[in-house]
Amino acid sequence: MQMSCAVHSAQELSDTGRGEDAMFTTYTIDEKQIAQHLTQLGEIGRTADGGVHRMALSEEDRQAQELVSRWMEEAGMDVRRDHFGNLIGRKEGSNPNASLVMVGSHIDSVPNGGRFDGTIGVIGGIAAIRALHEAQITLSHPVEVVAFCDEEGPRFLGGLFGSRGMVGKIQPEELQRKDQEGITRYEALQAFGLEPNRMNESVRKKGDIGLYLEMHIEQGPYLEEMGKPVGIVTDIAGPVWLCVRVIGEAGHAGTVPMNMRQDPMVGAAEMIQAIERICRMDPMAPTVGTVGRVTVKPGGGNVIPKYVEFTADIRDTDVKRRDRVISQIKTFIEEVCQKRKLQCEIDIVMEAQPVECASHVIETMTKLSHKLSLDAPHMVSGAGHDAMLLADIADMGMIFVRCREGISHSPKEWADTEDIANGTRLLAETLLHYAK
Ligand code: HGY
Ligand code: MN
Ligand code: MN
Repeated sequence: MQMSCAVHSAQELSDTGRGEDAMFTTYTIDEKQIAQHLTQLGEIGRTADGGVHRMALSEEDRQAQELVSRWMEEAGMDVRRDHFGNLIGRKEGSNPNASLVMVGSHIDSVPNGGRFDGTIGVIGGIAAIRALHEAQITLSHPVEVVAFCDEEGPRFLGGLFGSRGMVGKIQPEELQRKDQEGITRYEALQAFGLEPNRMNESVRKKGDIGLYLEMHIEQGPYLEEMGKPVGIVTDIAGPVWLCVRVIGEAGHAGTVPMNMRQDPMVGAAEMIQAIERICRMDPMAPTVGTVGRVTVKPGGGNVIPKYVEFTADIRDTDVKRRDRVISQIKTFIEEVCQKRKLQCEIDIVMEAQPVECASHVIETMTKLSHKLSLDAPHMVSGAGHDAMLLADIADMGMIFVRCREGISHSPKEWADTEDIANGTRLLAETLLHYAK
């Protein structure tokens, strides 16, 4: 079903200065094409149970970028990659001095994740630009659609990489971090055909981007509960990723008496339990804590481990409360090490501050959503997004799209094309409002 929308009356158009002899101008969000693109992209790195496994800077990521850059060209954009591996489609506006309007998200995935997380923001952004392009609606501002590199971060334990890089928050030493095959991010960027030594040329500063917009699945249950296809984000919680390495004494599972062990596995188990307890302390707070990855060395079933390393992802919309929780967790970890004669190393491997969306963008999106009879509710994002980094240097707004049972980071992730097309209409109208 073609989604024809945004019929602007001649009066409305001339009010908005979209041309004296304003005719009826419509543009069509091509719902069928959005569905096709999602299916095609979902085939790259597709897993047996219908999820996607598309690690940053992998062969799958390269194929995905190739496909998306073709779509960007078909939408009338010039395509390039910056030295962080961000894929950027750009369409000039009629006014070369007008500020850039950027639409972005990501096409990499978590291990065996869903095929809508990130991709709907890139596919929707391209669909919006293409619809305006095909309706010969000329924007005065230049627009860019960006697929940010490594938003998820599992491979090199550092998410939001491309957006942190674009706003100048990547330190060179982070490029030396290795994946589980021992490849550094630096080497992976080079293998991807990029020149990480020139990454400073790809940094954008305040003023380079006027507005950043991102459309993303909600990854939560509220839009479905409220029966709404689309939401408008007001704030985004800030994640901190800890990497905790607990070091003990390796030993024979059969011969070391229980009271003589320095067993890092049991220590880590106590610590992981405490992370849940500490994050649940304040039932009214939205604080969340997740241990998503545990590595045990040497990993023999009959060997008391030498060390256990686990990640802890701690988030909150209130940075003071988040950092208080983190210091309580660190204190507990040290107490367990004392008690069990273990050593530990705690590194902060990634940190992003909670951010608010620009109030004028929230207001504009709210008005436009009424005009489109979407009546989008306001909501907070527990998930992190590239938008939180772009908020450092530009006004930022986010659109959420309903996803089934709020499931995400799972092959069961699902969003209806009609909801995605509705979100894309709101994105296109917001683009028209700011970039006309
Ligand atoms: O982890 C997140 O919140 C996002 O999915 N990268
Ligand atoms: Mn994600
Ligand atoms: Mn995402």
